[in-house]
Amino acid sequence: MSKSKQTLGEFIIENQASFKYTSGELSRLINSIRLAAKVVNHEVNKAGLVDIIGAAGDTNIQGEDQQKLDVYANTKFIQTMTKRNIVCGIASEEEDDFISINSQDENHQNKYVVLIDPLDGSSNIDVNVSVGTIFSIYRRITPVGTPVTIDDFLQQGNRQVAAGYIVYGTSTMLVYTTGHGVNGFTLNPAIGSFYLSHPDMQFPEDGTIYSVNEGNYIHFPKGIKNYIKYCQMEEGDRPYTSRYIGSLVSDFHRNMIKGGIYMYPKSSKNEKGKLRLLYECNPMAFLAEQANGKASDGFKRIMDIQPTELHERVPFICGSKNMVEKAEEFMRAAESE
Ligand code: AHM
Ligand code: MG
Repeated sequence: MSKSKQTLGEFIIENQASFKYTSGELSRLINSIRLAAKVVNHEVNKAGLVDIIGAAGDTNIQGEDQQKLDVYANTKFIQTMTKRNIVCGIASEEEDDFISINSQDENHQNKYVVLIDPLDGSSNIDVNVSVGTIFSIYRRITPVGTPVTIDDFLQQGNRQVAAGYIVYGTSTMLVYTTGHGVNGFTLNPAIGSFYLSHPDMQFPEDGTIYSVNEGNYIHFPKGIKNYIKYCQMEEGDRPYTSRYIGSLVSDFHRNMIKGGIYMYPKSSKNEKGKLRLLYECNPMAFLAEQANGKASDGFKRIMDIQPTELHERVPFICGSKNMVEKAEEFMRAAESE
């Protein structure tokens, strides 16, 4: 079959064998994410209709409570993933603690834990700007059949078996990796199917876009300030431009296609930055590395950081390899001054 006509469902089945644990469970798990993505996409697309269908907190015409979209997305992803006997635990940006699934059933064989940011960048919804879902999948490390523990979630990013995102943008795309490159699928809303539109996605080695919230500039560490200045300096062939949507998924997606760097550094306001290691930075780092890019906290590889808390934050620099390495160079230089 021509690759360009391949649906996500067909792609998942066709590539199942390349995954080292070939029982089909991971494929079914990604299929459930695909399903939830379609449902959430439908709801996100109605976000502008609040005057007609009611705002969050209202009761709609069917007597149902209108939920905030991030709460809705959280519920849908959790429900969809819980129904199949694959996942033993879920951690979400929307939940204080992790959720243990089938913990009373000693015979359950569920092997996977999922960490998810169900609707990232949700402050952008009210103004019709893209938002996204980010997911990260691991195999549990505690014995199958026992309740999951925090240790199943606090694994280094380099142990991820799959990760991806959905961007609800001008078109809706699901982009994921199982460690064999990165593939992107675009939703055809008329048919309700995702089609392989971006096979084997790669960050250009270099780029011209830098994405950072420059409103925080005076609070940034010296190395980041110097790197931003370097990007702004007109010198020879350094035609950098700034693009910042304020939705990690969309900024990352654009930079992967065009070449660029995304930065959310620590600042004098946020000692550890803003983004969460487990369900924002690690999955994006896995995707970046699988697409020939790089992800760092300014000094070391994001995926080698040992997590200590479910919701911990970390400074995040991610994108085209040469750009991330340049930023790291500035960080090291400032540190040794
Ligand atoms: P959220 O999880 O509360 O939505 O925050 C994460 C988002 C990222 O998508 C985005 O890159 C960043 O926060 C923007 O933050 P800021 O508004 O501080 O620039
Ligand atoms: Mg988030």
